[in-house]
Amino acid sequence: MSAILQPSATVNRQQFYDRINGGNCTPLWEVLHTLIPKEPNTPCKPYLWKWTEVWPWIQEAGKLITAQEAERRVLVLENPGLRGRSRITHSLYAGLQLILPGEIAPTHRHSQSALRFVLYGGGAYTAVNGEKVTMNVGDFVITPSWTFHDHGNPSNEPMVWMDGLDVPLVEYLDAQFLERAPESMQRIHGTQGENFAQFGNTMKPVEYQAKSRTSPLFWYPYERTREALDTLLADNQAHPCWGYKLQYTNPVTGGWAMPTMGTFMQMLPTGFKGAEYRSTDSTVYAAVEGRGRCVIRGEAFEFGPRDVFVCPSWMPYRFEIADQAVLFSFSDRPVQQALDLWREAFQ
Ligand code: GTQ
Repeated sequence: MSAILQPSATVNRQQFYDRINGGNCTPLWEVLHTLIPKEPNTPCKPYLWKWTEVWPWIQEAGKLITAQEAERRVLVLENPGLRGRSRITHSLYAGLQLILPGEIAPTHRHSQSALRFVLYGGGAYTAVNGEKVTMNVGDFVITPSWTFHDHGNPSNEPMVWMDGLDVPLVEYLDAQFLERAPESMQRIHGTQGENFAQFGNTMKPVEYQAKSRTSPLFWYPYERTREALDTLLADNQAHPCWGYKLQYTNPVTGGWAMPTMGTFMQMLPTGFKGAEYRSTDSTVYAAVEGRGRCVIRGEAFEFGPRDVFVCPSWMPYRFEIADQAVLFSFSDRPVQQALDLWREAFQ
């Protein structure tokens, strides 16, 4: 028997494929190694969105459409490897939302979970389930799945935050629902700061009963996060890959703050030259402070405040820091861990 494929065999196979194709069948052996590759083979590409480039576009969008008309006035950050699919990684959505002074974004709720990470401005609010929080740069805010939310900006400056949503994951599972509230603004109950008073002080109300997997605390102010990282920087050894890195937690369970998206904040000291790291969760970074570069699979991405960049699944990356940097990040790590899929590798 010859190991070389006979032309007649190729033709016979093709004829066979064509025949079964009509009955919606296809041979596995033609696609097996693409389906089950040796290691992640993501279409997601490394990329960096420079604030200085996108900020004029965001302002232009502000002149073209109101927040009310748009429902949400957002520029979607589309991964260059996933254009037209409204996503920043294979599993996650990110966008930059603008809300101008005096504007409101009407109340709705959806099965997708959302996170907000404030990049610019101060004094706009988001209301979640009738509770209002005023947001400032560096704050991380949660909109849990199926909770009514609306946004407003009573301040006198524009505000921009990064939205992170699990839209592609929920789409993959065909579990999308959306409902618009009859009133564009929610009636606010309680006093501002109530949620933080209840859950933001390593305590909880005695009568509290968890109703979902999402953290009952939905506002994580930058002031607290920054103070924690500052303290760690003073007398701890930086991790060779990630410096000083904390993950946001649900204060009641100690688990992830959100079931589908893991959120982190890290500090990288001036002069830090990190070791290579990779993990299976494609990660979206947003710089809050400082300057540096992230070298992803040999390609350098220079970042400064408010820049957003993506490190795709399993591609090695490392940090070189020029000015002490603070980086927020999020990924689908909680999902991968829940399914026993998550891996990481570093020296
Ligand atoms: O603020 O509720 O970027 O529903 C995309 C969809 C933001 C929001 C987005 C949304 C929202």
